[in-house]
Amino acid sequence: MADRRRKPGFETLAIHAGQEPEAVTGAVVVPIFQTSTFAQEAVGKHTGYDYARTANPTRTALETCLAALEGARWGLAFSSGMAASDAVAHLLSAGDHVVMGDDVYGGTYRLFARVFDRLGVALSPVDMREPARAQRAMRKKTKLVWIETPSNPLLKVLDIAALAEIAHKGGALALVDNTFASPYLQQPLKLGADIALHSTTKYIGGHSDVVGGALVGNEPELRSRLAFVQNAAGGVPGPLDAWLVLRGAKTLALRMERHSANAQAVAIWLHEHPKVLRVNYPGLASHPHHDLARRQMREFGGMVSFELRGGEAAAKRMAARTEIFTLGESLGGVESLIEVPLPMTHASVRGTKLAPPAGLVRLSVGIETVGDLIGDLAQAIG
Ligand code: P1T
Repeated sequence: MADRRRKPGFETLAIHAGQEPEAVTGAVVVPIFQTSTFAQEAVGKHTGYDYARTANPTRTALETCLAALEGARWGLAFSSGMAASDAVAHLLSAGDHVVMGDDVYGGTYRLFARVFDRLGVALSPVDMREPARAQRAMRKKTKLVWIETPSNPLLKVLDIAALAEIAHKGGALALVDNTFASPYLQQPLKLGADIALHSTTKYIGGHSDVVGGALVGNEPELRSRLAFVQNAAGGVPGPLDAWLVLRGAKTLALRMERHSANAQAVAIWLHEHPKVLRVNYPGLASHPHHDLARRQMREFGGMVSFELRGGEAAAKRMAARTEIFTLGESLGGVESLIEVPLPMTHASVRGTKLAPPAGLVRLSVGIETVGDLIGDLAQAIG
């Protein structure tokens, strides 16, 4: 007999949290509640659902599941990772200040440097691999410390516990963009962060068929401020998109195991290749923060970046020659992708201090047969 006192494991939560069989029909899979509004018995007397921007049962199931996966009390789903980031930025006011890692998704930097900057929110990008640098960047008006780890595209690993402590001592919120790791590999709230952010477009969705985002946390007051913005600004996912992310989440653990194993093999192969100058992968003993990654992550994930001899031209040539790795933006799907960050995902930081090396190639290592992946890279590297 099942031990009812046992706390359910990650895989069980991924399949069942928020996903009881549906009350009316017994449908095992959460239905796609494709409706914009809900009937009320009398004015204000309703099931808890009144209008689908505010809440929708398919989205509620997803939000409950995502919270469970991070070991958190609440989750909020958004229409994209950027919509989730935007909701957090809306907690700030003119005069406030943000400390952010100096290697983040280009769109995240763009949101703060080009949208919220105009509204009076100041930004300091810093290399937070040395937490003391983040400490020095803190100001009286610092309200948010933005920690992306592992970072996009250089796979920098940041010390979540140390940075969260610095944020809290300075009276700021600590947010971790947990997109690259996924909650299976890393649980920032348990290390002291206030908010974990996901582009659910990536590993949680896992099949490159949906764009979405999420925030999870524990503090009820923070939830109500963010839920207010979610409803007031309206960056919510539709029910089909929420359903696709929820379906993807069911297999997250299995996929992350294979992504990590494949990426480790690819990183080792690249590390030994004479045409490769440098490989960025937290699972390599040569990674400067390999020990920290071992402490705060379960495995090292599916993202690898590397610099080729021959710079940008060599990078572009290789990216155009792969046959199994598809040349494209995004990451985290079952299929392998290759891209050159500077002209693609990080074009918005070109010309800034945050620009990645021109010759950097980024791989999202999928769950195909690993020998096929290495064979493809071998023929493309030329
Ligand atoms: O694309 P969207 O769902 O809005 O998520 C934005 C985002 C946020 N955080 C991280 C770490 C990300 O990598 C992204 C999106 N990144 C890509 C599209 C990319 O190819 O890097």
